Amino acid sequence: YNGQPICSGQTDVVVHLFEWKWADVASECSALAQLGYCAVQVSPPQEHAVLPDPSGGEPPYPWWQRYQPVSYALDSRSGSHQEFVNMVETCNDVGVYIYVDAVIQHMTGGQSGYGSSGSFYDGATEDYPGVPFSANDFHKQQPDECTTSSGDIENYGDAQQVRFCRLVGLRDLRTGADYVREKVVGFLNSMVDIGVAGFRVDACKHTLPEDLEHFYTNMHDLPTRWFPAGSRPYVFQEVIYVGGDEPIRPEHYTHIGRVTEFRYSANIGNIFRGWDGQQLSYLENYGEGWGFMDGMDAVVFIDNHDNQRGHGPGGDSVLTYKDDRLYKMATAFELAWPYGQPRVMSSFAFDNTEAGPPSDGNGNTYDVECFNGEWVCEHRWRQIENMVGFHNAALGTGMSHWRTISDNAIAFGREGRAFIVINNEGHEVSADFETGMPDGEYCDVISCDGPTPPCNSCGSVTVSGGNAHITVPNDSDPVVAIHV
Ligand code: ARE
Repeated sequence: YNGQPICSGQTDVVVHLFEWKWADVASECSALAQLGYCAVQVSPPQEHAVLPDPSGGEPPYPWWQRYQPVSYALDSRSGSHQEFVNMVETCNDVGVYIYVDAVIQHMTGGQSGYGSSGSFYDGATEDYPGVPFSANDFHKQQPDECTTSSGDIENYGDAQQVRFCRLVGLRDLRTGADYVREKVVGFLNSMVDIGVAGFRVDACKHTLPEDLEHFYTNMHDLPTRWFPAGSRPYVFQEVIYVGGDEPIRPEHYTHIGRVTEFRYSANIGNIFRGWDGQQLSYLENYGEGWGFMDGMDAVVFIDNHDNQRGHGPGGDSVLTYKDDRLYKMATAFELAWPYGQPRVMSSFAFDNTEAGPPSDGNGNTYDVECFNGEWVCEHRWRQIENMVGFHNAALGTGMSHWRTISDNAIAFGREGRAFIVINNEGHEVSADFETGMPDGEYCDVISCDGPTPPCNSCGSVTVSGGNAHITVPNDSDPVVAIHV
């Protein structure tokens, strides 16, 4: 089983540094360690298509060119093999681990060209000499494989199509075949041996669980330079399900690793926006009570790199950095609430949903500079980074002291470790709360730099006899959060 998160110390929060270069991730890791992040999800590191002029009127070098593998050379828009190794070692040394976004179910679309490491490829003839893969390594339009006339997935209600036809034209690897399996396992192990501790596995719905299980069970143990002998690489799998009667479900994958819980992301936007008859008080049983998978199987998030820009499901209700007030409130809930392993998104700003990260005219990604208007760095917003400390202080405890103040104002605690009030009413909320917290003074980590007094010109809460009077104004951050 590969579903046990690998973290050092009392934390399990993942941050997705979407499209960051390896050198920038490496420099960020000491700050991430201080803030209490467990791991970084990095963008796909393998050689990928380079699309200066994608068909369909899209901007040059779209972000999604990285989801079109050309070979398994670790040489991508984020940096070279050596830069990748430096990042993994630097981050492992400070106890922040690297989870790689592994694209292993397909190669490129039907075009031909040269990849980010200079390898030639031809999608039309399914020729990838950089691996090498050739036509025989891909599913075909034949009775026991893909049966659609286009060769693409046309109906998500037909499991056979979803597994054996092409996802939006992407050349579909024969993951049941020995040779393909050997190459994929070799790719994964090349990263495990460097010190990569985990994987977000892309597009798992499109691969049979037994093929994935083969990959996972054939991965090496993590290197003893950083990890206890016998540690298994961590795996969480992208299987999109938001309801309806698709035959392939997250539950078909939870015996081999964790799974992304898209219902969490899809519903939380409606709850905080008050759409679809939703309100904050309904969060009281958010998780299994809503029909989501077991929290021990789930990875949760407010938005991801797809649904923040209209790819994948979710639509307009998905909260992103663009709705900053609601986004900070929803993220505070995510990090305070004991369900699933939380992931925090860290975005680059975009207007065009297909545009790649900030870069020069040749598609060379710029260095990250947080808050410069291009690199959003949600994970460094005070209200979000401080909630990582809240999450870690409460890790391992259950929810306690729930209070519905009114339809859209709620409070809950974490068994004496932490307490939070969230006010989405549009007016000030002020009340006495039973918090369960040890008596003393606490700084509100939403408005203060940290939890420990003196709380200089920011919010403080005094707990006496376990009780506290807390006022949450209707301002830009209508949340008060305290923790031991
Ligand atoms: C691009 C172009 C396409 C072109 C293709 C091949 O946009 O027009 O046909 O290249 O030339 C990303 C982008 C795609 C992009 C692709 C490759 O989102 O637009 O295609 O990279 O460059 C399904 C899958 C799910 C997948 C989503 C997007 O099940 O796995 O679609 N998500 C992952 C990643 C994506 C990535 C890929 C997979 C491919 O997170 O970033 O694509 O590696 C229902 C179903 C879902 C389905 C969804 C699709 O909700 O339940 O299963 O998700 O519809 O809308």
